[in-house]
Amino acid sequence: MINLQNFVQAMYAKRIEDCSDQELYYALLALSKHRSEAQYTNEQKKKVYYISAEFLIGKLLSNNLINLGIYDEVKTQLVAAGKDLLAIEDVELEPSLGNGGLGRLAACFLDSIASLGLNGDGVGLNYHFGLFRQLFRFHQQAAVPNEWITPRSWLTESPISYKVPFANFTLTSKLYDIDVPGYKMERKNRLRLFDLGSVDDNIIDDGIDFDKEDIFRNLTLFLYPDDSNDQGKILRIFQQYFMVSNAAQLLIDEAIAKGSNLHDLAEYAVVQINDTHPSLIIPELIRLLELRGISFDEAVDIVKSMTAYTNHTILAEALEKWPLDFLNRVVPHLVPFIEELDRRAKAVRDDESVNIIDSHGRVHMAHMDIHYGYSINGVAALHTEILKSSELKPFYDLYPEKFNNKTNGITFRRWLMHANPRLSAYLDKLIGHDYHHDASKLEQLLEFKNDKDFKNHLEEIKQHNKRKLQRHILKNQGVEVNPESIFDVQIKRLHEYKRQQMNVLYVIHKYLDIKAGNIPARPLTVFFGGKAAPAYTIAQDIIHLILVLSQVIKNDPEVSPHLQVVMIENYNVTEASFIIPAADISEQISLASKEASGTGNMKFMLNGALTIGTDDGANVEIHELVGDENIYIFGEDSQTVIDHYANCSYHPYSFYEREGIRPLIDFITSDVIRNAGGIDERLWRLQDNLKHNDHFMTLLDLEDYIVTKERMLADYEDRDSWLEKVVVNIAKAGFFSSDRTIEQYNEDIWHLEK
Ligand code: 26V
Repeated sequence: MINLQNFVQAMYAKRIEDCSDQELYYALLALSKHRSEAQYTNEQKKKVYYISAEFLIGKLLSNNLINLGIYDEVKTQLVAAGKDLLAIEDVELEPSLGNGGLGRLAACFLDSIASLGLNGDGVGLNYHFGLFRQLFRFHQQAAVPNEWITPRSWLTESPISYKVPFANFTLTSKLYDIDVPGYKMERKNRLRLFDLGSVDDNIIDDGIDFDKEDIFRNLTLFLYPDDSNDQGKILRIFQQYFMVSNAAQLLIDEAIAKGSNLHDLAEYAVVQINDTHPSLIIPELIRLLELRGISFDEAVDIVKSMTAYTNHTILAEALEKWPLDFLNRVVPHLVPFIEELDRRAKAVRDDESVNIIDSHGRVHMAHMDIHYGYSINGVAALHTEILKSSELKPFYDLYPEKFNNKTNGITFRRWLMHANPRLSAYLDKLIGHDYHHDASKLEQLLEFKNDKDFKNHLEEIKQHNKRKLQRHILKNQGVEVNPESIFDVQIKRLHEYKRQQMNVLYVIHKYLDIKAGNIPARPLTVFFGGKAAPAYTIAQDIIHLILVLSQVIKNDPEVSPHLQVVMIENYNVTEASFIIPAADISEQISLASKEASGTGNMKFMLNGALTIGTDDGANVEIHELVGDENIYIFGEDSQTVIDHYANCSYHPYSFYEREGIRPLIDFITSDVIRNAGGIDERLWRLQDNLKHNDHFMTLLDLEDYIVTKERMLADYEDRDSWLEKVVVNIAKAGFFSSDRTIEQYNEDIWHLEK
């Protein structure tokens, strides 16, 4: 039993009632840290090191209280004292230690590793500001530092520190830990974040600008500083090597402490390389083993039996290739190792498509991982198939046994129990608690597909969540949304392949339709949220168009009662947990073959939204699970798209000339948009891109998208049948629990004791 009053009394010598939200937040932080410190860490022989440049952990208070099993007690005692946990959570600053899906996946995985009682830690970097905080100024995105580290935080300083050698100097790291309590476990795991003592927050000038060459002061300031230029790229190499050298030293030390003689290192440690950002750990481990007296040949064999790589994208521009010249400037001592690994790989097959060092002197990080790791996995069935059949086919021909699929998942602790407490409490009543540990138990809900009472409850819960989101947006952005409208949501990083621009074109279609006198049966609110890389011009242009369009509609009394566009500022994990439970429609409209998996799609489904999407990434598996009648699939399939690329057979201008499309594209540069603060340069560039380039084939799928969305909106009016679809979606979401994903990683790749 928790006695919060006693805890607060000891800390502040006052009653809960008399404390501010800030004081209560610090009390609960101290209480949680105290509780998790008392738990023992996993000490089984073998351990997985999940190494990742990103861990998008989100706020931790409620989640940790849930996992520690004290959430309900704490909440009851706060409520009894007239306090609101939501207001207390508001005090917590959200760390932005990730860009999007890849980082959030790493955070979900840590929760599942801990909740399954597996021995595993996350290892990464302690960025002082992480990814930028997004602001909207003059209908454009502005970037400022996102502060999250305060004197009292979830970080715990550890005495661990390592020397990391670079070309002209050696840096000394400092390790901070964040406890990761498993759900109702006695044991905890940790997120281990390396930092550098000399980093100086004061070198940041305007926005997020800083001296890229002052490594001593900038190394862990930001996540992925702009790498559109060489200085940025070099800083990234500094960060990556700093991360992996520390990780390698840590895992070697931990293995030795448990009795390893290093020849048997693979019995103590397995490294999961999360995308290629940590790939330098391969040559670094070999280097460190050699320094400790192991021959090169044996070191290679050891590393080959303990490293596994996850690929998260097939986009060529996202696959890291570092020029040898840059590596020589940053880590010259590592280059001979990489060159030797390359020579040995070329002895197996000398072919540009599988070489580590290509003819331009660039090191292909993924290629090193595949040659020298024992496993490579994609993150959804379709993605893995595309890797095998096209992107990495030459590797699949060489090493078919290394390839495997691990369809992504999400932690239900955060995305159901925390984000949607009403739904989760209601499900508890209906089918018991078993699904907390075994998500496949959600299938029991299928029995209630035609249950009036259940459907009424779902409707009520959605209404409640919509109102909660309405209050949240009003408070944060001063924007009033209509909770009686349909909530149609696209929240994810801005990228052309994700095709936010297609959704915008639908909004333009709807706007013009309403202007023409076709009033929809029910108002529609279209939510967007997402950050764009500062150097990604077209993505910035898309944000601009969304913001201007939002204003045009708001100021038009003919249209505004029926249609609204809301762009959420600084979309992050906290915003997601308000938005997703309130959504009716989940937009998953990437160009087929381009979205490796998506994980937002899973969160929406679990929270009772229906998907409109292409047969891409994990949508394919959602589609298979729920069946044609419970999802809205549209657009060309991945093979057609792949063929278009191969044959250069997609020509956007011919689509532009269609009568259903042309007015929508022309509207982008219309006086209506230009007079509402639209910036000509941005609008013309965007329009021109769609007409003449459209690399991600927006216009190819646009007509089908519009027709499918109209059908979906019409279907929404048949509440009974809509809710039946909602039930099927929730019931089938169990497959997407990250507990299932992690079980599979463990079964097939890690082989840790339970
Ligand atoms: C990175 C970059 C960097 C530079 C320019 C453009 C670009 C485009 C995409 C990326 C993605 C990097 C990897 C990534 O974040 N992948 C995401 O991983 C998620 C978790 O597996 C998955 O759900 C998403 O589909 C996938 O995009």
